[in-house]
Amino acid sequence: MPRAGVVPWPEEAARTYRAAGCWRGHPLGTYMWDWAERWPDRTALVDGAQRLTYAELAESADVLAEAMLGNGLVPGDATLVQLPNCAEFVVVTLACFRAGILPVMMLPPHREHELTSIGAHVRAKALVVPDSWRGYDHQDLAYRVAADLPEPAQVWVVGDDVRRESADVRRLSRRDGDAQARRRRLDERAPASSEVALFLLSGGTTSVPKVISRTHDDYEYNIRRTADVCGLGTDTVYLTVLPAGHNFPLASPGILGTLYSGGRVVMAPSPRPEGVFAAIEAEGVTDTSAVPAVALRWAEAAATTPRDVSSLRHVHVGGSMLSPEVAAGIGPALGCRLQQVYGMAEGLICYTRPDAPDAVAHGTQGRPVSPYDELLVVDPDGRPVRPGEVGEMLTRGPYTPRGYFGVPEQNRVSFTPDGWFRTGDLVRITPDGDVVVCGRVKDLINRGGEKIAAGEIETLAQEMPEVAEAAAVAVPDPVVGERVCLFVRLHPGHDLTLDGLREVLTGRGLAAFKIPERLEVVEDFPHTPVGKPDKKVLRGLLLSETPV
Ligand code: AMP
Ligand code: DBH
Repeated sequence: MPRAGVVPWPEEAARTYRAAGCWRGHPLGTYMWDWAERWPDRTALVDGAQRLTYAELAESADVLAEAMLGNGLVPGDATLVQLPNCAEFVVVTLACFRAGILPVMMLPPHREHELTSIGAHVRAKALVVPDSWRGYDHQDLAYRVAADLPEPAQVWVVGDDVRRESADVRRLSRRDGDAQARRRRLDERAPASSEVALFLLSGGTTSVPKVISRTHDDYEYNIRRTADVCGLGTDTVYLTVLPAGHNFPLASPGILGTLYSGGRVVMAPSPRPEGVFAAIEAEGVTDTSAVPAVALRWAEAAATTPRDVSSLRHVHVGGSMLSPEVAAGIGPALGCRLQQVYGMAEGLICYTRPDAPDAVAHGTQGRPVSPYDELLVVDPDGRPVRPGEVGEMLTRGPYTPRGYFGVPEQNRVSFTPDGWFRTGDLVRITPDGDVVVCGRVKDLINRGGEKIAAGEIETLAQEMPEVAEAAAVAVPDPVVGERVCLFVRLHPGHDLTLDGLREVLTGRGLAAFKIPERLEVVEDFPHTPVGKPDKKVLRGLLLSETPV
């Protein structure tokens, strides 16, 4: 029985993907023991002074998996995982895969608004959080969220300051006892590979991020193909810099692709160049991934760093637009090859290959990682454009689900009746088959790779008593790509300042990266013929003003 709310692939497509060897029929948790058998004593994971071998990682995940199941969670339960880049993130993720518990990959800046609405949507039965992170008390946040969820939810905590009523992840993943017996017990109750393994979040135009269910079969293929295309192997040392719960560093190929290949994963707590360069030198990092804004900071800082970063072989850059000129400078600055990636939590991943000529590596976002990925570029009426013309990218394939989780009305908009996902991205395809991303038709603001749904901010702003109408648009920004500008029309006799707006939205529990950084109060709010805010006009207002 497929899980309610999950849109399965049609049986014929599923048969094709199985027959072609895309879907192998094993749950993700079992791979961890294959790795541990092949490379038991190799270092799998490094987090500061903490180092885990493959055998230790598999054992720790098994101990935690049994602890979760012993604490009343059952296979199929969803748990919100909100952890910074730390060793426990990997242990918790693998433990969930083992136990058939579904991690929902939240990001550290998420607050009540995101955690509560997504937690309710997936019927979360637990939250996994740090005690605190960057001065913010996540344990307390977790209890506030748990109190607001429709069903009782456990709080699991990573840290030194774990409350008595919380479950202590570090203590409950400490290795002891008979590992082989435990492994057999968990093997016996392993989830089916066709079931959902995890939930990812996407940016989106609805009021909260959309939830994407990924099966064991489809995600394993995602990991395997991207690791293969990027040439990962036992000599790979991968540095995790972007938030680990994001599809890009998690599995494209990232953390899981590196473990799949017998390499070593190093967790970096922040993308700041000093720490990143120090980690590259200390661990001999060969591969890492970044959004363009982060890669550019590194490229600038590399010129003066005293660190030796010569071990670096590839940097994977994607997530938001990157111009060919800027792309061309990244590899030389860092002394490595640039691989561009155009990917999405919804599935499809395109990569420039490590040996691609410069024109392709700099000027395109690569080609699909699987021969079973289908691409279709269409005009606004849904008709295929002529080869090489710009249009919206539609896609289907063995790791691109056929619907978002639990939103049938949204799925009628985001997917065609024959199962193509409408990416909302404007692309063209070169004669050689490489994809060039040209922009997007979706209404998202992309702040340094974090996708912010305009509608989410607008809905909250519109609830303010001063606000009559609100529209969030992107202000182009040289550092993070885009920042949020909120246009508002106020009710007569009211005022609003940027500080006042920011205070209210912060108080509502909106993540800091989504809070508008500019406010424009307008009297004549422009509308389209059907009466929607006309964002084209608003964006035009921002562009037409004279730069200061
Ligand atoms: P998400 O749905 O949140 O996983 O974000 C995926 C979206 O990020 C894509 O649909 C694109 O809009 C954007 N994106 C990802 N990679 C690139 C890239 N290399 N260039 C431009 N936009 C990108
Ligand atoms: O932006 C993304 O979501 C993204 C970018 C690169 C992604 O999901 C991926 C690679 O897998």
